[in-house]
Amino acid sequence: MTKLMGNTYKLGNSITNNYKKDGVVKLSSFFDRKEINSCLEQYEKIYMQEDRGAEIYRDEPLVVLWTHVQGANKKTCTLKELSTFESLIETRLVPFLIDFTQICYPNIHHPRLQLLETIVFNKPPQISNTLNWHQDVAYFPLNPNNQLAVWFPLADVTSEMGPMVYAHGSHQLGIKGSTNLHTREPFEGENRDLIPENPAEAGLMVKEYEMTQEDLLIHDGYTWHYSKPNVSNAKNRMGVSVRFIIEEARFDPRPGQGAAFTKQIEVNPGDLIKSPCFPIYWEK
Ligand SMILES: O=C(O)CCC(=O)C(=O)O
Repeated sequence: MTKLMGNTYKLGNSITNNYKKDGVVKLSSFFDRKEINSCLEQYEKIYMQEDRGAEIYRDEPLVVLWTHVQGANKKTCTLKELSTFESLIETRLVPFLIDFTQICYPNIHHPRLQLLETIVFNKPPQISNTLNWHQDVAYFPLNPNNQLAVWFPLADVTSEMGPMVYAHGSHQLGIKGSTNLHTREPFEGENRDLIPENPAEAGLMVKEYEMTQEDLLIHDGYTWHYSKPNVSNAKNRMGVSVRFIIEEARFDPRPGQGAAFTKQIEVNPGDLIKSPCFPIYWEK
């Protein structure tokens, strides 16, 4: 297991209580701008490489570089290549999430923080789409399916630049169907209820989160969320999602669910998700 450093951000009751109630919480001034700017610089160098493809790495974690425009190709790099991200995960996020997870999920039998996925979502100005309402767990055939995600921007995000929007309390409403994130079309074979088109009309509090480079969002894998298009004039909106499995999980395929991780590991129904591609940073 990786050697973890401490994190000085204070975990107060209001953070964990709000998270448990809403399924999402924003931590203001979690990061230092300098550390996020180093991530931004490294990301931009890799993202701009013209010959960068979408290689699948089978023995180490990868990062997906996704441009949020319908039809755009995804690129990938290894987490090692984005060493500033790796360091942020190991020294800033995981140490904080160890206590956070234990307080917010007291009933999980064997809590852990296992890296599932890292994605940078880039929304170029004017041409990026809405990424429709979804729930992370719906896309992962895992049993049990307990996850949390952190999201942070590489540059400040205003309301015009494509902020994240959440339906508070939706994490308590169970598993929903998976759909194409651009079109809302359900995946083939999907038979679960879908997230309603307008969760506010269904009585949920819907809130958008403007963010600075210093802020961090944490959301439960069941919480419904979407991101608005970037309608600003000049700037890209880059958001980093890091997803963690928080309880030992097995592969449990079902219709309608893609399994991105089957590209990285050979996995049969009932197998544990166990691979250097998905390192366990901490377990109890
Ligand atoms: O960054 C975005 O626009 C979307 C991120 C997201 O929906 C996710 O991480 O699940």
